[in-house]
Amino acid sequence: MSIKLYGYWRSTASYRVRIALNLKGVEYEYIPVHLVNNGGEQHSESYTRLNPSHLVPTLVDEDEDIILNQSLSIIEYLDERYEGEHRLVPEHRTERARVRALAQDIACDIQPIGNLRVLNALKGNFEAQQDDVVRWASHWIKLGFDGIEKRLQTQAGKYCFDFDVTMADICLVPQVYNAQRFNLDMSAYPLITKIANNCNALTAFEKAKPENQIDAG
Ligand SMILES: N[C@@H](CCC(=O)N[C@@H](CS)C(=O)NCC(=O)O)C(=O)O
Repeated sequence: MSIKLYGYWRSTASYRVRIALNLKGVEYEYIPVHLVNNGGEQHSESYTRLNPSHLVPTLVDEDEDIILNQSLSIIEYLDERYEGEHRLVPEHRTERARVRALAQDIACDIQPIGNLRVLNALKGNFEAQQDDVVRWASHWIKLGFDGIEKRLQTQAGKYCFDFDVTMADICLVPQVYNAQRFNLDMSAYPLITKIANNCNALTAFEKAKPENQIDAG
């Protein structure tokens, strides 16, 4: 198989790429990288040869001789490589810009502050307890979701944009999963919740769910 995805079942960035691969109908080999066991396999010598950033996901496309990190770059790469399939990033430039902006609201402004290594540093270097860490993570997701919910009021349809499922939905659904892990009260976000439910009704999203991965547990 040309495409290999190194990821972790609960990693929201890996989850995004799984959804994209499924929406594109791409067969791929999934190679689990356990972020906790063995001191974190993202730090192993064999993995850091592929991804020196010590983060998942990493996509390897052997036919194109490329090793790629950063989920948003991976998603855009897949969108262009399999361009005949469902477009994840619209062709029209204003639509494309808006989709990227919403995806970045999540991938740049929410997820990195709640990443495992940040939470571990809070515990290890700043004496935070497990409760503090949960409050920290849900605080930043809440701020991000407050803005996104308002933005969706002016543009959403069945999905984040009225035209179709896009890279914005691909980022939103894993972040909702993560918000639930950190006990965020989702009742303040009816549009986000509705869109996540609409997406999760699609096979591509269902197949990509953390609990449906071979490394879930
Ligand atoms: N901006 C990166 C984020 C990658 C990232 O933060 N991955 C997390 C899992 S979602 C990770 O590997 N964490 C390992 C760690 O913190 O040690 C992307 O979108 O791919």
